[in-house]
Amino acid sequence: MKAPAGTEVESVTAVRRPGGTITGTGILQGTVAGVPAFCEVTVTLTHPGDNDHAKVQTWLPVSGWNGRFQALGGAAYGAGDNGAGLATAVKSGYVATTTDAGLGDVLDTSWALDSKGQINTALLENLASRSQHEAAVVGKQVVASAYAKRASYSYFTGCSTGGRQGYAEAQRYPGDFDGILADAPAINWAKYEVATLWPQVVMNNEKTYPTGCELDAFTDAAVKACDSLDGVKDGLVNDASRCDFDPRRLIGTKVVCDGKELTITAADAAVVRKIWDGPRTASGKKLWSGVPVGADLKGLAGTEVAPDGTVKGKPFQVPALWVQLWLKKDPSFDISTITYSQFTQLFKQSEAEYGKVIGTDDPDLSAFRKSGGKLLTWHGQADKFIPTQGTVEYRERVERELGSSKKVDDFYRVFLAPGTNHCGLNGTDGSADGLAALTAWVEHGKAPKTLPATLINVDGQQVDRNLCSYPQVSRYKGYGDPALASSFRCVSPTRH
Ligand SMILES: [Ca+2]
Repeated sequence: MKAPAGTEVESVTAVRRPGGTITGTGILQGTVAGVPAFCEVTVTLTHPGDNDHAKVQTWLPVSGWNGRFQALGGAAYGAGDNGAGLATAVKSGYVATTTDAGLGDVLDTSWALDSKGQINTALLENLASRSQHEAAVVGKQVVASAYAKRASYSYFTGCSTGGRQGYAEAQRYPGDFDGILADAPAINWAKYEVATLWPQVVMNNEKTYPTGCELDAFTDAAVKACDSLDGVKDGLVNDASRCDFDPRRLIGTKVVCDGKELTITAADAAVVRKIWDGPRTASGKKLWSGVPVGADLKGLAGTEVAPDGTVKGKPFQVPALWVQLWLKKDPSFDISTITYSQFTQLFKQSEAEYGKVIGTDDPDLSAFRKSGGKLLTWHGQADKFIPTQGTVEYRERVERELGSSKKVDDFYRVFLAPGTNHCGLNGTDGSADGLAALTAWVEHGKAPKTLPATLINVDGQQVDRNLCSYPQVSRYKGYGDPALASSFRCVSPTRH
């Protein structure tokens, strides 16, 4: 085993596993049945002087290898897959590799600060980019020594943090993969991890905490008002960016929550308006996009009732931990004390200190294009944790960098999924086979014009759609069953 540049190999082990039913570790879990027998090779790497121990795990099917290599990314603060993704990949015939980068489970941030209370820059760099690259180098070597030949094609797959890792590879290590499937990517990390605390900052500063039930009333009303903009009332908003529903329309509306009748106030509407609008400076300059209209507002505008009966904000842990540990360097920092002006300072601090480290927003993909790589992304338009617009704006920046939308389409395509939550395609019901589309593109030159998907609309009905390649949007033809993909076509948004 040749150690990747800058690392030393601490240990190598190989174990034969029987397969069967595999349950993912940590809080994400997930179960995969019918996994064939595989060989598990574990290579532990360290960066001399950094006192880290990054475990690179590779699962190789004992028989039926499809000749392909797949590396898998992580989620939130976890760098790697928890086993469920590896099992799925092996079941499909892939060799699968992942690395924990020397970190823990998805919400384990015990490594953020060292014993002196300083940022552990080595482990942050592991998460940001270097461990993923090293896992690719190691995994390919394991393949070559186990099967006595190299993989025909190398892929990366991931969502959220995994999606960000895919973009980091395309930006920094363009030769590692032939194809990268990077969904709902946590790119723009340094910005959006502060921006997504905005709903809490708004509620705390306005001293107004709408209940989850009231927040749902705003979302339902907005989706209802904007459903028809795409030509058909089908429980899906195909172009959420055109939805300009004014939350003040609900002032005075009565909603029944837990058997209690509540009246939506002007203060509630003002809070929701600011959350949808997104963070701004005190002088009104826009800092980042808000929660997309249609996304579950309870994700970032969560609340809880304290023992004394008062309602207070309950921030989503991922951005809260980012601000407490990496910005304030104080695990006990009270998020609820952040004023509007402090929020702007935190946003700027995050970008200044970490933009280059983990921002993963460099639009120069020319080296990746030159290497022949393909990058495919889908992002839910009702993503409650990562504002979809950040992915759209990144793709537009790449277009400006490389000259035209068409040039970018040659190797990088984005598909937006209406009504779809974070990494979810609506949980277990909806689905889209991004990897099948990517392999067809890489191996047969078939660029995906659309991405076939099964979505769940607001009424809980399953509908088929062909997701459109951005910037195109789906439009009802004017006839045909709205549950069928064939009743829609992709059009340029200017033709609305
Ligand atoms: Ca619609």
